[in-house]
Amino acid sequence: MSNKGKSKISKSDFKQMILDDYRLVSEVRESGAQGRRDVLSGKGTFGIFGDGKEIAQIALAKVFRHGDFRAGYYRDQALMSALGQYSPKHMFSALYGDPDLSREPSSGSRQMMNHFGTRFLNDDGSWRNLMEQNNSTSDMACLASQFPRLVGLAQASQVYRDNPELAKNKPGFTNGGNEIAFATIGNSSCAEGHFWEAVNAIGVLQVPAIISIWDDGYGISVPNEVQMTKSDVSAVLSGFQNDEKGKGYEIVKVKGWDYPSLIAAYEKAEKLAREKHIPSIIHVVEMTQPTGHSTSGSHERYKSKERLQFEIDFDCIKKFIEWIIECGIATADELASIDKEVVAFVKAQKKEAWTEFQAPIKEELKEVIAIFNSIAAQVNIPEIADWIKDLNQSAMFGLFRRHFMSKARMLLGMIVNENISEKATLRNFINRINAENYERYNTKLYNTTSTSVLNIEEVKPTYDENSEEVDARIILRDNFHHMFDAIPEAMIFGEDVGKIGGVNQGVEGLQEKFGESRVSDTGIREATIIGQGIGLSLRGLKPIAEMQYLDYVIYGFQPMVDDIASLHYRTHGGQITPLIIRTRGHRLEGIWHSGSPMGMLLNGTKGMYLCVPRDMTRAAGFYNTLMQSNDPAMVIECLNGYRVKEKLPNNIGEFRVPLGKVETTREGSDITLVTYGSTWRIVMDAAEKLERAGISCEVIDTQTLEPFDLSHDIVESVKKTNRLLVIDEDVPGGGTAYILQKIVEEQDAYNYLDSEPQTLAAKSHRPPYGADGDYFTKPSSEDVFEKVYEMMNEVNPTKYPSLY
Ligand SMILES: Cc1ncc(C[n+]2csc(CCOP(=O)(O)OP(=O)(O)O)c2C)c(N)n1
Repeated sequence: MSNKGKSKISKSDFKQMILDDYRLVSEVRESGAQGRRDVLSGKGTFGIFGDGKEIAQIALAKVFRHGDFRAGYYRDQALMSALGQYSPKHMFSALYGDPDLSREPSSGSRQMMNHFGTRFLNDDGSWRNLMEQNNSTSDMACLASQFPRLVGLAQASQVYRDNPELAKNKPGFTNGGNEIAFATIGNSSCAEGHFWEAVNAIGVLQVPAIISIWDDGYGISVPNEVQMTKSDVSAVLSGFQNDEKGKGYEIVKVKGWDYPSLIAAYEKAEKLAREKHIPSIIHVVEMTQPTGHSTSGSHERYKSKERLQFEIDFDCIKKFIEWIIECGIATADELASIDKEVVAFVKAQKKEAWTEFQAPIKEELKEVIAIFNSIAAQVNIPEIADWIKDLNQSAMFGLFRRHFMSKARMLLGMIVNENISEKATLRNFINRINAENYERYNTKLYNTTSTSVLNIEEVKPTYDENSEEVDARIILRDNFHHMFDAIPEAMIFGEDVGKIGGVNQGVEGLQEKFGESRVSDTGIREATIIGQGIGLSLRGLKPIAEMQYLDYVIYGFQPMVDDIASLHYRTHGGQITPLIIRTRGHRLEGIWHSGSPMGMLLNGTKGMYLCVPRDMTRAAGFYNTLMQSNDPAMVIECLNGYRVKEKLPNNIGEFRVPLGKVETTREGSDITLVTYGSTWRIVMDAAEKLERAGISCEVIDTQTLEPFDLSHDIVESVKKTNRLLVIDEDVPGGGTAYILQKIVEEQDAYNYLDSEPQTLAAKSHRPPYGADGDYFTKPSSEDVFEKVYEMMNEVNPTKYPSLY
């Protein structure tokens, strides 16, 4: 410990601090032990605990300040407890799966136990003051997935420090850029690409991150020899060390049981990060995992005798006890008496958690048993008596709502023909419990508060007789200039976004005008470009993260799917990322610059919005809309649209395109053609030619795929035409299948169709290079013409004789 620390603290205060630390680590260890027993007895389904990692975590906690951020993983029980955000009772509530947010505030048990997260949002969707609390971004089970967002969490401090005016106006998000982003990760997860990508990005950016690697030698059963070159992550990382050749990290290796050295390591790292924004990596070795990885298996299966002995001898709490006694801070008896209190305390916390979890379920059980009994009194259903017996027995050991709901729903089916009043009582009970559980388990995939993008009103682009026709990229460019003037939190970054203003010149001149901190080039590292956006958006900024081409979004897809899309849902509305992902795709040439994988995006990113504008005016309008909200979204511009002429609106920067509203771009009476993005122009062209062949087409641009046609306008068109064709350039069964399901099933278009609804998509393979590769793979105007004509031929072969 530093002299500074020592000189400030009296001997008795020092002793108390050590004993408090001892009590805390003992509580964590004891709750793990009791939690493990609960899983074995069936009260919880799965347990993963922080044992063996406690001492380093309390050392870390000592330098964690209000306003700092954590991006960690499931081992951080001691850290979270030391930060005052977790207690044994919280742990048991999470282990049991208690869905009550007041007892399991990180996710209302939507997440597995020990996946932590602080609430950043109030219930009305507004942000809390993050500078008055310790902030944990919500954990994920996907290893190393906390690393992409670490980049942005740390970078935000730099942005605020570089822009004092902005920082002054964001007191809930920064304290002059002094905040540190702390990451924790297991040794084996360091073999993941995300780890290296983030470490490199942070080293390049020189932003205040402190990365702790908890090294217990294994990843479940697989040892370091298999995980890491030289079996030693800090040896491999040594090239990142700050030296005369350049700026990098301060790298420290320290033992996980060595309390004073750990404290010294964190004090040093804190000073570097907070004062100079120099990042550190703290490789904590000789950690243990005393009871194995999780409740799913024993470590005796894969650890040698010697290693098992090491686990005992180098247990960090055992070593802590030795150190306390050796230094004369406390006696073995004093520590033993703390142990005794800890065991009793944890037991009491466990009991409370269980009782509070079971109480409301037991009340519901009483209610349903009364209903069962009164039904049994009137209808002869012998099973009911057994059900009641079983349910009462479950109530003694652990009751879940599914136990009685499955019986109640079965019973309703059995009495459907009985004329008894209890049928309505049973039905009402089932409906009520379903509604309550819908709230618990099925809500908050999207933000439905007043900050939702769906509340943003449309503002149409306006034109006058002098409005110029310009290359469409000019509309985007001018719009970004207006946006960055009006919104000081707006940022944009990606490959070639800074100096040259983007590969399609959509942000030309933006960096010159608004500076490198708001408009920047990044390395070629899509996962952490997305992660940068996540972290920045969690810290009060309004980032636009650019993926240079849609095909390369797949590199950044994991953080989109696992982090952004699930964040609001998995935190039960506690966190959200107001991040816009900008990309371009659909149509160009070559296997990797023409993809339109809408089905993949839609399936993977439920929880985000997906805008597919047909031109750059619409794209700019979506950016303007999204900038006003808290919701995450992706905007896909048409790769072949930047040089197409569009009229320059007068109200650039002001017009807003609403999400979920379709636009009918051509009226017709024979068939409804639904499309979006780059195929829109092709469909419009085909519709013109079909008109000449006597077929009147109504063309609808969906504009967004998520949300989709919120006011169900498409079915109104189908009611008129009674025919439906959906066109896009995804693979068959991709975007078109999604659209068809929405229209036929959700909008009930089935009732109004006189012909089979059809789809026209690209071929199943990727589009080969060249104009002919495109022509023979993706839908062309002729393909649309022939498809529509074929549908009309089936209706009236005399009027529309076969083409071939
Ligand atoms: C991406 C991913 N791959 C595999 C898993 C399954 N898994 C869960 S924990 C674990 C081992 C992690 O080891 P380490 O990073 O050393 O952390 P520790 O649990 O030892 O603290 C594995 C393979 C996962 N959760 N995520």
